[in-house]
Amino acid sequence: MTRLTIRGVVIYQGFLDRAGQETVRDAIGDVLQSAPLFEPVTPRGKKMSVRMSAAGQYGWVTDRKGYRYEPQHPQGQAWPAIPNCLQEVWEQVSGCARPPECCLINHYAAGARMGLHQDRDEADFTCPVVSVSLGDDALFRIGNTTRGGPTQSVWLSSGDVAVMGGDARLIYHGIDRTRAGSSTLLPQGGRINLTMRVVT
Ligand SMILES: O=C(O)CCC(=O)C(=O)O
Ligand SMILES: [Mn+2]
Repeated sequence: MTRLTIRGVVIYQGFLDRAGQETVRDAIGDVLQSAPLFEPVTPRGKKMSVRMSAAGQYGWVTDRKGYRYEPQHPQGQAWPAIPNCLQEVWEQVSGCARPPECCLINHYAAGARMGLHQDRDEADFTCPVVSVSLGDDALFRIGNTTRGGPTQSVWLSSGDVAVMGGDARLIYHGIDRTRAGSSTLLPQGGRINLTMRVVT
Protein backbone atom coordinates (compact mmCIF):
# COMPACT_ATOMS: atom_id res chain seq x y z
CA MET A 1 0.00 0.00 0.00
CA THR A 2 1.23 3.50 -0.83
CA ARG A 3 -0.06 6.57 1.00
CA LEU A 4 0.17 9.90 -0.75
CA THR A 5 -1.25 13.32 0.03
CA ILE A 6 -2.37 15.67 -2.72
CA ARG A 7 -3.63 19.09 -1.61
CA GLY A 8 -4.56 17.61 1.75
CA VAL A 9 -6.46 14.66 0.26
CA VAL A 10 -4.94 11.46 1.62
CA ILE A 11 -4.92 8.62 -0.92
CA TYR A 12 -4.20 5.04 0.12
CA GLN A 13 -3.34 3.22 -3.09
CA GLY A 14 -4.06 -0.50 -2.85
CA PHE A 15 -5.83 -0.20 0.51
CA LEU A 16 -8.07 -3.18 -0.36
CA ASP A 17 -6.47 -6.25 -1.90
CA ARG A 18 -8.39 -8.26 -4.49
CA ALA A 19 -10.19 -10.35 -1.86
CA GLY A 20 -11.15 -7.20 0.05
CA GLN A 21 -12.44 -5.61 -3.15
CA GLU A 22 -14.52 -8.70 -3.91
CA THR A 23 -16.02 -8.61 -0.41
CA VAL A 24 -17.06 -4.97 -0.84
CA ARG A 25 -18.28 -5.60 -4.40
CA ASP A 26 -20.52 -8.45 -3.24
CA ALA A 27 -21.86 -6.47 -0.26
CA ILE A 28 -22.74 -3.56 -2.54
CA GLY A 29 -24.38 -6.03 -4.94
CA ASP A 30 -26.68 -7.02 -2.08
CA VAL A 31 -27.42 -3.37 -1.25
CA LEU A 32 -28.35 -2.69 -4.88
CA GLN A 33 -30.81 -5.61 -4.84
CA SER A 34 -33.02 -3.68 -2.43
CA ALA A 35 -31.96 -0.13 -3.38
CA PRO A 36 -31.54 -0.17 -7.17
CA LEU A 37 -29.39 2.37 -9.00
CA PHE A 38 -31.40 5.33 -10.28
CA GLU A 39 -30.66 8.15 -12.72
CA PRO A 40 -30.27 11.40 -10.80
CA VAL A 41 -31.28 14.74 -12.33
CA THR A 42 -29.71 18.03 -11.25
CA PRO A 43 -31.95 20.79 -9.82
CA ARG A 44 -31.69 22.47 -13.23
CA GLY A 45 -33.01 19.35 -14.94
CA LYS A 46 -29.81 17.90 -16.39
CA LYS A 47 -29.43 14.11 -16.24
CA MET A 48 -26.21 13.12 -14.43
CA SER A 49 -24.03 10.58 -16.24
CA VAL A 50 -23.52 8.45 -13.12
CA ARG A 51 -26.25 6.28 -11.67
CA MET A 52 -26.65 6.39 -7.89
CA SER A 53 -27.96 4.63 -4.85
CA ALA A 54 -26.99 4.59 -1.17
CA ALA A 55 -26.80 2.70 2.08
CA GLY A 56 -27.17 4.00 5.62
CA GLN A 57 -29.66 6.20 7.47
CA TYR A 58 -29.51 8.75 4.67
CA GLY A 59 -28.90 8.74 0.95
CA TRP A 60 -27.89 11.77 -1.06
CA VAL A 61 -30.34 12.48 -3.83
CA THR A 62 -30.86 15.16 -6.44
CA ASP A 63 -33.89 16.01 -8.54
CA ARG A 64 -35.81 19.14 -9.59
CA LYS A 65 -36.42 19.80 -5.88
CA GLY A 66 -32.69 20.16 -5.18
CA TYR A 67 -29.69 18.43 -3.63
CA ARG A 68 -30.38 16.86 -0.24
CA TYR A 69 -30.13 13.83 2.02
CA GLU A 70 -33.23 11.64 2.27
CA PRO A 71 -34.00 8.75 4.63
CA GLN A 72 -35.61 6.82 1.76
CA HIS A 73 -34.82 5.63 -1.75
CA PRO A 74 -36.83 7.47 -4.45
CA GLN A 75 -38.99 4.30 -4.63
CA GLY A 76 -39.98 4.80 -0.96
CA GLN A 77 -38.07 2.08 0.92
CA ALA A 78 -35.51 2.78 3.66
CA TRP A 79 -31.89 2.51 2.50
CA PRO A 80 -30.14 -0.76 3.45
CA ALA A 81 -27.53 -0.67 6.22
CA ILE A 82 -23.94 0.25 5.40
CA PRO A 83 -22.09 -3.09 5.04
CA ASN A 84 -19.66 -3.93 7.85
CA CYS A 85 -16.73 -4.27 5.45
CA LEU A 86 -17.16 -0.58 4.58
CA GLN A 87 -17.66 0.54 8.18
CA GLU A 88 -14.31 -1.13 8.87
CA VAL A 89 -12.64 0.97 6.18
CA TRP A 90 -14.14 4.07 7.82
CA GLU A 91 -12.80 3.04 11.22
CA GLN A 92 -9.33 2.47 9.81
CA VAL A 93 -8.89 5.74 7.92
CA SER A 94 -11.40 8.39 9.04
CA GLY A 95 -9.93 9.38 12.39
CA CYS A 96 -13.53 10.23 13.25
CA ALA A 97 -15.37 9.05 16.37
CA ARG A 98 -18.77 9.23 14.68
CA PRO A 99 -19.89 6.40 12.40
CA PRO A 100 -20.83 7.12 8.78
CA GLU A 101 -24.54 7.81 8.21
CA CYS A 102 -24.45 7.56 4.44
CA CYS A 103 -22.59 5.46 1.94
CA LEU A 104 -23.33 7.02 -1.42
CA ILE A 105 -22.96 4.65 -4.38
CA ASN A 106 -21.95 6.09 -7.74
CA HIS A 107 -21.86 3.82 -10.78
CA TYR A 108 -19.81 5.00 -13.77
CA ALA A 109 -20.53 3.24 -17.05
CA ALA A 110 -18.08 3.94 -19.89
CA GLY A 111 -18.15 7.68 -20.63
CA ALA A 112 -19.61 8.76 -17.28
CA ARG A 113 -17.97 11.60 -15.38
CA MET A 114 -18.57 13.92 -12.45
CA GLY A 115 -17.92 17.66 -12.63
CA LEU A 116 -15.86 19.56 -10.06
CA HIS A 117 -17.91 20.08 -6.90
CA GLN A 118 -17.68 20.30 -3.11
CA ASP A 119 -19.37 17.83 -0.76
CA ARG A 120 -21.12 20.36 1.45
CA ASP A 121 -24.63 19.09 2.15
CA GLU A 122 -23.49 17.60 5.48
CA ALA A 123 -23.85 19.38 8.83
CA ASP A 124 -20.50 18.54 10.47
CA PHE A 125 -17.42 19.35 8.40
CA THR A 126 -15.12 18.06 11.14
CA CYS A 127 -15.99 14.58 9.83
CA PRO A 128 -14.22 13.55 6.63
CA VAL A 129 -15.59 12.02 3.46
CA VAL A 130 -14.04 8.59 2.81
CA SER A 131 -14.08 7.31 -0.78
CA VAL A 132 -13.57 3.71 -1.90
CA SER A 133 -13.02 2.93 -5.58
CA LEU A 134 -13.90 -0.37 -7.28
CA GLY A 135 -13.56 -1.44 -10.90
CA ASP A 136 -12.20 0.71 -13.70
CA ASP A 137 -9.52 3.35 -13.11
CA ALA A 138 -10.76 6.93 -12.85
CA LEU A 139 -9.02 10.26 -13.28
CA PHE A 140 -9.69 12.18 -10.05
CA ARG A 141 -9.22 15.94 -10.26
CA ILE A 142 -8.50 17.90 -7.10
CA GLY A 143 -8.86 21.67 -7.02
CA ASN A 144 -9.05 24.18 -4.20
CA THR A 145 -11.41 24.97 -1.35
CA THR A 146 -12.85 27.84 -3.43
CA ARG A 147 -14.01 27.63 -7.04
CA GLY A 148 -11.36 28.02 -9.76
CA GLY A 149 -7.57 28.01 -9.70
CA PRO A 150 -5.12 25.28 -10.63
CA THR A 151 -5.98 21.61 -10.19
CA GLN A 152 -4.04 18.37 -9.88
CA SER A 153 -5.15 14.97 -11.13
CA VAL A 154 -4.45 11.44 -9.99
CA TRP A 155 -5.69 8.07 -11.23
CA LEU A 156 -7.77 6.13 -8.70
CA SER A 157 -7.70 2.35 -9.15
CA SER A 158 -9.79 -0.46 -7.76
CA GLY A 159 -9.09 -0.83 -4.04
CA ASP A 160 -7.85 2.73 -3.54
CA VAL A 161 -9.26 4.76 -0.65
CA ALA A 162 -9.24 8.57 -0.56
CA VAL A 163 -9.94 10.69 2.52
CA MET A 164 -11.09 14.30 2.23
CA GLY A 165 -10.84 15.68 5.72
CA GLY A 166 -9.41 18.54 7.75
CA ASP A 167 -8.43 21.47 5.54
CA ALA A 168 -9.31 19.35 2.49
CA ARG A 169 -12.85 18.55 3.63
CA LEU A 170 -14.39 21.19 1.37
CA ILE A 171 -11.98 20.82 -1.53
CA TYR A 172 -13.39 20.85 -5.06
CA HIS A 173 -13.05 17.46 -6.74
CA GLY A 174 -14.45 15.50 -9.64
CA ILE A 175 -13.94 12.61 -12.05
CA ASP A 176 -12.91 13.60 -15.59
CA ARG A 177 -13.07 10.13 -17.12
CA THR A 178 -12.65 6.43 -16.52
CA ARG A 179 -10.49 3.91 -18.34
CA ALA A 180 -13.01 1.38 -19.66
CA GLY A 181 -11.87 -2.22 -19.37
CA SER A 182 -8.99 -1.48 -16.98
CA SER A 183 -10.35 -3.76 -14.23
CA THR A 184 -11.86 -7.24 -14.13
CA LEU A 185 -13.53 -6.77 -10.73
CA LEU A 186 -17.03 -5.86 -11.92
CA PRO A 187 -18.53 -8.52 -14.20
CA GLN A 188 -20.37 -5.88 -16.25
CA GLY A 189 -17.35 -3.55 -16.27
CA GLY A 190 -17.45 0.11 -15.28
CA ARG A 191 -16.60 1.71 -11.96
CA ILE A 192 -18.26 1.96 -8.59
CA ASN A 193 -17.27 4.66 -6.12
CA LEU A 194 -18.50 4.58 -2.55
CA THR A 195 -18.34 7.70 -0.39
CA MET A 196 -19.06 7.44 3.31
CA ARG A 197 -20.20 10.57 5.08
CA VAL A 198 -21.51 11.73 8.43
CA VAL A 199 -24.64 13.65 7.49
CA THR A 200 -26.11 15.22 10.65
O1 LIG B 1 -16.35 8.95 -7.96
C1 LIG B 1 -15.55 9.52 -7.20
O2 LIG B 1 -14.40 9.11 -7.03
C2 LIG B 1 -15.98 10.78 -6.50
C3 LIG B 1 -17.44 10.79 -6.14
C4 LIG B 1 -17.86 12.06 -5.49
O3 LIG B 1 -17.15 13.03 -5.48
C5 LIG B 1 -19.16 12.15 -4.84
O4 LIG B 1 -19.94 11.21 -4.87
O5 LIG B 1 -19.45 13.22 -4.27
MN1 LIG C 1 -17.89 14.54 -4.03
